[in-house]
Amino acid sequence: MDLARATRLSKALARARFIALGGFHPEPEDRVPPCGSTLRPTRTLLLIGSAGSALFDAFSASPEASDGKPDPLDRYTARLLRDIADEFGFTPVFPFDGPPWHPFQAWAMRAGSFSPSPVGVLCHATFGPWAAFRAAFLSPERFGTFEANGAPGPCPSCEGKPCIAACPADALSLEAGYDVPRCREHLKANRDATCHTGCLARRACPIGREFAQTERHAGFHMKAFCG
Ligand code: B12
Ligand code: SF4
Ligand code: SF4
Repeated sequence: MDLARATRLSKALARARFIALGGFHPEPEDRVPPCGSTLRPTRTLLLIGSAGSALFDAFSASPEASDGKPDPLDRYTARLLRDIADEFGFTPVFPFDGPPWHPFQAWAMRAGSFSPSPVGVLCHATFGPWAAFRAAFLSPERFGTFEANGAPGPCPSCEGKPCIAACPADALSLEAGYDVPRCREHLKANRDATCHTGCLARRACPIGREFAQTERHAGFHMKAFCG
């Protein structure tokens, strides 16, 4: 991909409130599917994400947000990103194409700048625990060099790891990671807990605070999480 096309792609993504988070050249162990109906092997994967609440605010004004059908944010994401992928000749795949799920967290580790966090989500050098994965754009062409793009993820060098102590349910530990059932039980048993408008452990992370979700946005995801 030449610089002019890469710039146009970045602008198209930014207009729709998405971010190109990096990419890599897949190996067989990355479990990346082939491209579209041609089934040509994928030679480059671009990871498309979002951070903060800009995407959620744009979604809130969309027809999907109020049509009463299931999975409105996923349908909105797919509509916008399919158009951009078509325009630039990519095959899009989505984190909600499953089960079985595409291994988006493993792909993010390959794209770089992320570290596994005690909160379960991967933590990004710039966006902290607030980067979400929205799609992967697959290409049969090999382009770009993404392997060493940017700073390492922040968790290994984070002193004190304040995310762990911030969890009121003791659902996080260095040894066992994120205890999903314990977190969910806490939320279900405490309907007025602050966590319902955003995970307190994620909010305690010092990295990427300017990308923290608004309470309305976090509440949307926490409602889905609690069922
Ligand atoms: C199922 C699922 C859940 C389930 C179960 C999660 C679990 N811990 O078991 C539930 C419903 C509980 C859940 C909850 C949430 N989830 Co969720 N979830 C998923 C989903 C759809 C599939 C995950 C999966 O099982 N993949 C299958 C395995 C095989 O894939 P994998 O990538 O190879 O798995 C690897 C990684 O997990 C990685 N990994 C994990 N830990 C570590 C540690 C190390 C050291 C390394 C190297 C790798 C690593 O290694 C695994 C093996 O290779 C993904 C989307 C996706 N397609 O990935 C989102 C996803 C993981 N969830 C996400 C989020 C944000 C959440 C929530 C925080 C949502 C919210 N409420 O805001 C909540 C957590 C609640 C909270 N406290 O806030 C994000 C994480 C973003 C990030 N920066 O990492 C994802 C990627 C969705 C997205 N579109 O961005 N989730
Ligand atoms: S507080 Fe530290 S360990 Fe926890 S997610 Fe943030 S950077 Fe990682
Ligand atoms: S949502 Fe609340 S209970 Fe669950 S991990 Fe975050 S801080 Fe802990």
